[in-house]
Amino acid sequence: MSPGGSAVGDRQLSEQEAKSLYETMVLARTFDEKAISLHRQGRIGTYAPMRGQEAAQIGAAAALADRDYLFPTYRDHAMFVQRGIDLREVLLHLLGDGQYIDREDPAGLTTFPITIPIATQLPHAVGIGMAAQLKGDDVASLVSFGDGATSEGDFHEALNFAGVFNTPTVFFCQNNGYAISVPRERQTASATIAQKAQAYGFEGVRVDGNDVFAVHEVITEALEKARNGGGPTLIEAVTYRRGAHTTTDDPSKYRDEDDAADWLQEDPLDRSRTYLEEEFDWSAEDEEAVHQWAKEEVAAAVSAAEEHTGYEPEEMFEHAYAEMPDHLRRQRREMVDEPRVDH
Ligand SMILES: Cc1ncc(C[n+]2csc(CCOP(=O)(O)OP(=O)(O)O)c2C)c(N)n1
Ligand SMILES: [Mg+2]
Repeated sequence: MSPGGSAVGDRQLSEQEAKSLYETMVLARTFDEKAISLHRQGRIGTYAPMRGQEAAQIGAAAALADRDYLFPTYRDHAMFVQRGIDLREVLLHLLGDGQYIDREDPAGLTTFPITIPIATQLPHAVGIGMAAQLKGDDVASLVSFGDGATSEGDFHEALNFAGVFNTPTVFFCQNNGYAISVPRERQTASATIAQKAQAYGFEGVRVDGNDVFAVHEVITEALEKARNGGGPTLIEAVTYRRGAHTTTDDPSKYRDEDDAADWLQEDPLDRSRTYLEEEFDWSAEDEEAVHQWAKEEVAAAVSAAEEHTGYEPEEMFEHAYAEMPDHLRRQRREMVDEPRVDH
């Protein structure tokens, strides 16, 4: 360890970097809590909480270069935050605003919108990596997904392709213990998810997903390897979904919270804060200040997002295709011209 830096493997994270990761984790959790409350008040639609996964998401996103591609899931709000996307925009998306994809010109798009259909983003990440490779771009592509996604055909097809074509892809699996109500043990008979990489001919790495510094380190190494022609890596970040699957789910119906007791002691924010206290004299005042800052940031984002009103239901048709296919054109017409219910 060097003065002012923390040794994480062979890498040094400066005091500023370590604090910045923690501050973003607090911001993400504050946002998460607010989003759940907004849903309860009917102010946003269904929301997938990320409590417990802040270290995995932020450690991974912080390792990306701006030019790298990110393919997130519906639970990866903290990745957007770390990636520098305005909280207001994250909220606008949750409010049903379809503008996100138009925000950047397609050529400059590096952070892709979330995908709801499980694992469909994996082949996209492989494909874009292959394209970058052919063009000679010095970029990697990181795709995030859950333990449940590893049972999808898209997962296997993507990893197979990536192995054969040595694509610059980092497969980032957040193993949070559940796919809605299906526990990890019922998802796969493999001892680990990381070991699945072996079947496709590349490296799999298992990392403590509640340790933001560890995640940051393994993802940094995998991205560098990918950019240097070393091919893909599968990373399994072992973590825990502390909350419900979504705001419309009740986990007490299928999981025994006593079994979760060990996990609940592994809170990623507590761990990072303890580290900062021990290494960098992080104080109660520092802690209070970061929470105050996070509350203000989130409150400002909510006000700004809620200024946008007047969404029209037919907007849902606008962003799926460059040219609307006939069947959607018909549906849109029915909705606008022949509504069956009064609005
Ligand atoms: C192709 C497809 N099948 C089923 C679903 C319904 N579904 C939504 S979330 C989910 C579980 C996914 O679990 P996991 O991959 O572990 O991600 P997590 O929700 O835990 O982050 C399922 C089956 C879906 N969205 N897409
Ligand atoms: Mg899961």
